[in-house]
Amino acid sequence: MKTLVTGAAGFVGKHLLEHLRSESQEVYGTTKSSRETEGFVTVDLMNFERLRSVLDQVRPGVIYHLAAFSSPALSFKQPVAAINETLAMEINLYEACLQLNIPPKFIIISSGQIYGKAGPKELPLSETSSLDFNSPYTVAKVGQENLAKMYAKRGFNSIIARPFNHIGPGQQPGFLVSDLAKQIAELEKHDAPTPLKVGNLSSKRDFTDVRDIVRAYSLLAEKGVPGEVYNVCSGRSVPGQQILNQLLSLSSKPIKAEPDPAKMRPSDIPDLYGDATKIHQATGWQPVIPLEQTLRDVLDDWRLRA
Ligand code: A2R
Repeated sequence: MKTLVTGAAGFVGKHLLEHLRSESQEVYGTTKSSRETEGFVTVDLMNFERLRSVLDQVRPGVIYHLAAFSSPALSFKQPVAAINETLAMEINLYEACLQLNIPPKFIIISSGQIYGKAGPKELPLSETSSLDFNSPYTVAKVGQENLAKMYAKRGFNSIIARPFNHIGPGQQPGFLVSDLAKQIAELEKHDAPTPLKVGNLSSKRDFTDVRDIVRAYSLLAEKGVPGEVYNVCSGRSVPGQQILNQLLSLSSKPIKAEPDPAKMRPSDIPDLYGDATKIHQATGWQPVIPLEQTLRDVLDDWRLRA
């Protein structure tokens, strides 16, 4: 059976391709951009005719749909694109499959961010916790879930994953761990004692290594129940300050951290973590890569990139 991964050249997509290929699956990864096409199928998911032609050629049995407007922060600056493009891409996928009369199983990637602001009594967040819409990104993600439910009525089996914060090698700047590791790698290269700039580090978040996350997606494709929603998370939260301390302890030179008012977000939610019981019971999945290993790998990755 053939597998298609959309957004395969992205942070998560590259790890997912590697994981699926390590299991000897026949995998086709799509990318929109022309900058990195080797080993990928180039298709803009906004281009319906081209997408239908690719699906007609591949005729996948499973589609991992990762392509999306993926930055919550940028979604505030480009709300129309964030919502329209994310939803249009998914509609195009389902509609093209309808026209071709092919019934792949879909893994739709939503987000743990759709739970929004939770009080301490609501933690850990389970799949039945109430939702909140705190960014165009989260509106788009809930829209993706609703589209999957709508297309279920037209015969498609879709499983929805709600990943919490994922971290690992290859992540772009704009996310806490990646930002801190990038700065440390750059400061290691310079002699000047420039301080590292940090934002609010008191917020606690539920971090999982991206390599554990993609393993969860693959297990959901195999054992998840169509129509169901699954949190993908570690089940515990870690403060940003702990991440910084651990990264600094891995640095090859002493580095000082300094608060940067530009990085402070006053409305930060103090604590968020999910409940991964449902995915564990359905698939046996649990994260296995320790946080320290992930941080080491992210820093090494930035040392190569910086
Ligand atoms: O620009 P490319 O070729 O790298 O593709 C991006 C892809 N994408 C699209 N693909 C086809 N047609 C489009 N119109 C289009 N717009 C975007 O989505 C990119 O490779 C991918 C997203 O990758 P990243 O930005 O690295 O996101 P990440 O962290 O891998 O997130 C994957 C999924 C997303 O649904 C997130 O919302 C969720 O996991 O957290």
